[in-house]
Amino acid sequence: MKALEGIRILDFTHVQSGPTCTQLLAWFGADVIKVERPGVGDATRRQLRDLPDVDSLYFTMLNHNKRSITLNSKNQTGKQVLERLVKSCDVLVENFAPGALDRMGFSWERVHELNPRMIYASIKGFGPGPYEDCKVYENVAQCAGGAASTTGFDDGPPLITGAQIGDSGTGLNLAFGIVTALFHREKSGRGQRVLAAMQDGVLNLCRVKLRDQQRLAHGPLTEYPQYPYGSFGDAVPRAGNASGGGQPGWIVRCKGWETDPNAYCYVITQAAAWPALCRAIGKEEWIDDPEYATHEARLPKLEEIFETIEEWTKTKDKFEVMDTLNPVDVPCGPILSMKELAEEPSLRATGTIVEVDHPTRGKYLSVGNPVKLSDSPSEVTRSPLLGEHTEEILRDVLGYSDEEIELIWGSGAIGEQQKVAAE
Ligand code: CAO
Repeated sequence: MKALEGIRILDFTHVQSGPTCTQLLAWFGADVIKVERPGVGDATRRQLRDLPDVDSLYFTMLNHNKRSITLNSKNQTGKQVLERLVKSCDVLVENFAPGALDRMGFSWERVHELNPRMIYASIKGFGPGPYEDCKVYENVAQCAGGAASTTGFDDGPPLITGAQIGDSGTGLNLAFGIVTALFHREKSGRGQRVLAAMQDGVLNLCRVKLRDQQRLAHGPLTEYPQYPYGSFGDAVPRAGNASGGGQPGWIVRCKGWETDPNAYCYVITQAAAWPALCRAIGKEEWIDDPEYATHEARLPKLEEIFETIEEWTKTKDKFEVMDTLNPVDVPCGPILSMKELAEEPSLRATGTIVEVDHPTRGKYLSVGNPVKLSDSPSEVTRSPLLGEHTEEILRDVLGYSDEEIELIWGSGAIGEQQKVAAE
C-alpha cells in the first residue's frame, strides 16, 4: 500500500511551486485531482515548448501521477461542482496570487464550513507584512529571501542560483506542512490552514548566512575569501565558492578545463583529512610545517593553498580527482553537467532519473521522487492531458449521474476534454 493511499487532494496549483508539492504527494500515493481552467489549463502547458502543440516539459515534469479536471470556478455550475470537490477531498492546495481564492468564493472560512476536516494549504510569495499582496516568482523569492545577496563573487553583482529553491523548495515545505496537518487531524479531527511563504522558505535555506551575519559583529569571517586582505562591511558578503561550514572549500580546475566548462571539482580541506590531502598533492612538507599544520594557520593562506591544490587537480580529470581523494577521506565532488546526470546509470537504477512515455510528446526524461520509502516505492506515471479525467471525476468521485453530467457540460462550466488517442 502507498503511504498516502486514501488521501484525496484538490489540486488548485499552477506553475512550479504548488505543482512540486502535489506531485510529491501523488508519488506517495495520494489521489491528486488537478483543477484547471477550461481550454487554458496551467499556463506552463504552453510555456517553453520544445515541440509544437504538445504539453511542454515544464508542465509534464511537474504534474506526474495526477488527474486533470477542467472547471470554470467563476461559473455558477462550476462553483457547485467545486463545492462538491471540497466536500470529497482531504486537502486543498493552492498557489494563486493573494486573494484570488477569496474572490472565487472559496476562502478558508467558507471551505472550513463546507468541510471542517479539510486542510487548506497555500503557497504565497510573502507571509503577512508589507509585501503580502505581491505576486512572486522564483527569482524574486531568491532575492527577497537572502540567497541572491549572499551568492556570487565579492566583486560582482548578486547572483541567482539554478536550483529552484524558491519554487520547488517551498513546494517541499508545503508538502511537509500538509502531511503534518494530516497527522494532527488524526487526533483533533479538524483540518487547519497551512501556509508556506517563498521568502521564508529561501531564508530557511540561507540559515547559515544569518548565522554569519551575527558572527560578523564579533570579527571577520575567517573562512571567507575576503579574509585576511579584503574588507567586510556591515552585512554578510558574497563568499564565492567558499564552504558554508567551518571547513574551507573551493572549486578548482581539472584536466580539460580549457575547453570543458564543467571540468572542475570541489575540494574541502577538512582538518581531519589534511595530512592525506597533503600527501595526495605532493606537499608532505605542509603536514608538520607550523605555517600550514593547523586550521588557524591555514585560514589566511587559503588562496595560495587552493592554487597549489589546483596545480595538482589540473593534471587529472575530475573523476580521477574523486578516485584519488575519496578513498583517503578528503571530501570532494565533481562538477556534474546536466548531460552527465541525465546519462548516469546509477540515477536511472534508483529512479531518481526516469524515462516517461507521454501520448502526444513521446518519451522524455524526468526527475523522479527524491525521497525513497522502503514500503511505499514511487512509480512515476505521465502527466494528464488537459481535462482528461473530467468525466471520470464527475462520475466516480463526485457521484454525478449521466443526466447531471450532460447538464454540467451544457452550462459551460467544464469546457472540452482532451482525449488520449492511443497509448
Ligand atoms: N476557473 C476560473 N478562473 C480561474 C481558474 C479556474 N479554474 N483558475 C484560476 N483562475 C483565475 C484566478 O481566480 C485569478 O483570477 P482573479 O485575478 O480575477 O482573481 C486568475 O485566474 C489568475 O490567477 P493568478 O493571479 O494566481 O495568476 P497570475 O498568472 O496572474 O499570477 C503567480 C501567477 C504565480 C505570480 C501568482 O499566482 C502568485 O503570486 N502565486 C503565489 C506565489 C507562487 O506560488 N509563485 C510561484 C510561481 S512558480 O514560479
